Amino acid sequence: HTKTTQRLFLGLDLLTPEKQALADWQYRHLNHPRHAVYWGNYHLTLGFFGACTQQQRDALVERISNVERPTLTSQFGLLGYWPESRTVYLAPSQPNASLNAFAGQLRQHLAINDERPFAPHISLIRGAKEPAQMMGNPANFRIRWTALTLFWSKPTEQGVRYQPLARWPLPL
Ligand code: 2AM
Repeated sequence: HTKTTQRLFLGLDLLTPEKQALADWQYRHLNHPRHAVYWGNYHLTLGFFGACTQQQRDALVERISNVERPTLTSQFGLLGYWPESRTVYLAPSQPNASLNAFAGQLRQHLAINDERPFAPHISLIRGAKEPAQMMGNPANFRIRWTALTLFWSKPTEQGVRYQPLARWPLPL
């Protein structure tokens, strides 16, 4: 039916070995009673669109294609916790100027109007009523981002799965 919508968001996808390394680190060093985010869902959100019709999705794809894409690298090493959203996350160790600038451009170009300012992070645990205890080595992941991805937040019997709908490579 034409009224069918998909929950969409724009983000940066990790390569499978990077997701596996992060999941391995989380499993070994992050002690928390709540469930970890499914490792295949690890990503960095740049902008959230919410429920979109197919027409809105097609328009988004076209607009995103017109944005110039930079080379992006992030160094993750900061473990954080947001009590309001009950999320434990991993963030860049230092402010990431090129990533912030790119997110700002996208938000302007795509008229994304998130209530909160852009805060780059990878969610690790949801439903967390307390911060995570970290054991042993602090995380230290250097990610050279390879693609901008439009994701569909797809409900499944195993929970939500983030399915790439379109990808735009970033220059290396
Ligand atoms: P999160 O990583 O901080 O949980 C799919 O739901 C993605 O979109 C998640 O990464 C989530 O961010 C983000 N998201 C969900 N709802 C959002 C909202 N209302 N505003 C901004 N981002 C949202």
